[in-house]
Amino acid sequence: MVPAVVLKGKDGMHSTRKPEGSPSSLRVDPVSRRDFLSRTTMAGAVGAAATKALAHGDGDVPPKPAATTPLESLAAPGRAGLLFPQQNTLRNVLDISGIWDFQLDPQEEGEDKRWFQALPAPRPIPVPCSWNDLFDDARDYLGLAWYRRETYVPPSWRGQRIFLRVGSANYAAKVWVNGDLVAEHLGGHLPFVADITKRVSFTKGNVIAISVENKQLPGRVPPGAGPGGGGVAGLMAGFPLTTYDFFPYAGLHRPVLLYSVPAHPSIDDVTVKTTIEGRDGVVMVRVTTADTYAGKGRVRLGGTETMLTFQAGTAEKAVRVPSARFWSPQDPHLYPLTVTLTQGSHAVDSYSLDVGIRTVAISGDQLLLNGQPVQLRGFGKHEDFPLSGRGQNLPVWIRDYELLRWVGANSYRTSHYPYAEEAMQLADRLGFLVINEIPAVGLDFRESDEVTAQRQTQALQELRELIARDKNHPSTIMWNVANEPLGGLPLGLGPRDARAEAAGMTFFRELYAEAHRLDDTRPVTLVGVQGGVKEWHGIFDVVCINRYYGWYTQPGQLELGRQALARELDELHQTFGKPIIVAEFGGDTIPGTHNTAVEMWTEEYQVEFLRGFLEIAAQRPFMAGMHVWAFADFKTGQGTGRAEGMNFKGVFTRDRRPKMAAHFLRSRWAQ
Ligand code: BDP
Repeated sequence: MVPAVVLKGKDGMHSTRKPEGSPSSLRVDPVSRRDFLSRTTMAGAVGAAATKALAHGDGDVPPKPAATTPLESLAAPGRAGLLFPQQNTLRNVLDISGIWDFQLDPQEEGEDKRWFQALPAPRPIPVPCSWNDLFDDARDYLGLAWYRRETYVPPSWRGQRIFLRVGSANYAAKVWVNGDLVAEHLGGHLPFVADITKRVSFTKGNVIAISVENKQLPGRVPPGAGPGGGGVAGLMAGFPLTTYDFFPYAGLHRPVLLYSVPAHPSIDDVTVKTTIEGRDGVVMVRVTTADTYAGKGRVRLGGTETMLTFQAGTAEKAVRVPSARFWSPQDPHLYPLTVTLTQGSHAVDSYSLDVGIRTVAISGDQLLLNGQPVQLRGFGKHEDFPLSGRGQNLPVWIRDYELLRWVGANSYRTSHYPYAEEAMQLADRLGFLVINEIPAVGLDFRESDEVTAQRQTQALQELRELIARDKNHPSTIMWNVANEPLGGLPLGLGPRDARAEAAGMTFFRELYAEAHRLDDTRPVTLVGVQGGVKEWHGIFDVVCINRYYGWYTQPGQLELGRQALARELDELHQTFGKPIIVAEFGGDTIPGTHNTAVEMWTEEYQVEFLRGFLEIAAQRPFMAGMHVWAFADFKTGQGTGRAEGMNFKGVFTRDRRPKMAAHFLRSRWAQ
């Protein structure tokens, strides 16, 4: 169903239109209850469909998923949603992270030599972790590598459906269980699941083997540096060569889990949408089962319980919460929700999640949370830490949330890829507003049509998987489909390229439409590069821009930089009449470097740079947010522009000590 489209122009007038190639152009108001209940397409149907489709592809880019409707694919045997596995009285989880065997495979001989059964010369490696910081010979290694371990599957799981779930394998992975190939997946940062019910033994150890490689290939997302180069960092020709400005960490970056669910019927997916009616919250719940279940169930929200009636594996219910506490950074209240499938008086499956009742909407040039204008204060971040690399690191996450609170931030962006699921759960609980981004960084539309088409297929897959994974998090307030795509040289360094600009326009219209087809409750954005293609912003609900006036341009000349920023913000507002967020601004700052004259690379310069941008924004009521680049210093490749192989734009050091800028931001934000 195509939802009604209501546009509020910059003059506040309403108009209706349907832009070319975009079935759902701009959702400005929260989903209505009727829309939700009549929709037949939900995001949850995609994770396993994409994984399965990949199992048939031997090339780098997966074939387009089969043209089944999501409801058809819901009924497909063996499919599984991307619900975060949980332990309860009916479901089980076994985390098989820990020390695994590991071996590099530069000759790519492992598959022929059946390394999925035994590795000839293994060394120990922790999972989750990147391999790069652990072994000097693996530091810059981006080729094929193997992980292997044995595990018992609890005999008490007999009779249940058993899955293996890889939280993130960067970039391309294949999974074998007891010698059988069970899954293939492209794209780091997002989970994938294989149904291994028929492959496991309950009487002996099971051999799990996962091959991972992180080659920088042009058709991937993020793309490898192609023949024409590409990406901002490509200009600096670092090593390893990437199209993006962060280290290409590789490996099993998040936990590997085994989990079991009841054989039949079982809950495959739960989708929650919330709206506000006066002082009440309305929580719309959609539950799908792994088969065509047509029985009963119930949904409990807080103290209220209501019946569910399933038809063809789907049930929906709207639950009203009188005088609700609405979720916000000031009061991140979560209501516990449990859905249960019942047979007679027995519960046969159940799944719980926490629900934040809140709405996100755009009205003219304002971003609204629960109907009130909101300004984002925060950062672009990275998942990055010494030794663990991009591997999940829960102590760092807890410390980062503590520092975000200390500095007075209310928001961050998952630059430049989806972050750990635990990080999203913590954002819900601690009250942070997240711009959630797919790994589409380094796109360059000057590449061939063929390469662009491959990237589009992959970017769409990543978008579907991300929405399937994170759709229920109140903290996710916006999807971002790309960071700094190029339709010509950045920073206004070259002539415009009409072909590249048109190719990007087609690409982004499709991503925008798909994001809204899957989720009509959140705005969708694109983060643009300085001097990039302005017209692309016209497709999206919010204008997000990265600006380095006073750093990459006007270096050392902060006043000129401020003037350029002010001019451009006013022009963008004039052109689009939409909320504007500066999603990156900052300068590299060597911790401990000072000068009385405000000079680049000193802590004083960072403070004055940030102060200037914040003051310009504060004078403009249409500014919906300011995200400093970056939260903490982070590792990059080696190159002349990156001392010590580091990006030093953090306001905290890599080990999370505050630079002067952190204290400055705190003095402005933490009031
Ligand atoms: C932007 C990118 C970001 C870089 C940053 C920088 O979005 O990934 O790290 O600039 O140059 O181009 O520091």
